[in-house]
Amino acid sequence: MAPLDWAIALAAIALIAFVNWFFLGKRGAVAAAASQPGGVVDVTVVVEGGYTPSTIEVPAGSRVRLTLDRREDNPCSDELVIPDFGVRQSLPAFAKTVTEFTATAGRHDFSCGMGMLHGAIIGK
Ligand SMILES: [Cu+2]
Repeated sequence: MAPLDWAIALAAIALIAFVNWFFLGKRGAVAAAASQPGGVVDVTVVVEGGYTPSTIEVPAGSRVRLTLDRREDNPCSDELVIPDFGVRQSLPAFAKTVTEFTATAGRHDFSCGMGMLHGAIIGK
């Protein structure tokens, strides 16, 4: 390829990388939650075609009050499962559901009841 072709190819790759970062990076955004004096961490996750934010950082060992704001009635997101914390929570459509657990250190994946939508709680 001629030098100009290479320049165009590199510019195209850079643009694709930027678009991916810009649009997909937000969805995977990490929400770091601050612990309240009482030791309870409040986190809200929007459930609509996935989880936003999908990765949530909390202080290890903290009590987490997770509010699931479900804005759809797609049966896929009927249930939220966090195997490490023994959570299997049904989520009514177009409503907020609160579930609580104690977040231990490390990565704890969560998903919908069918294992199609994914997210993770990270205890740090
Ligand atoms: Cu599902």
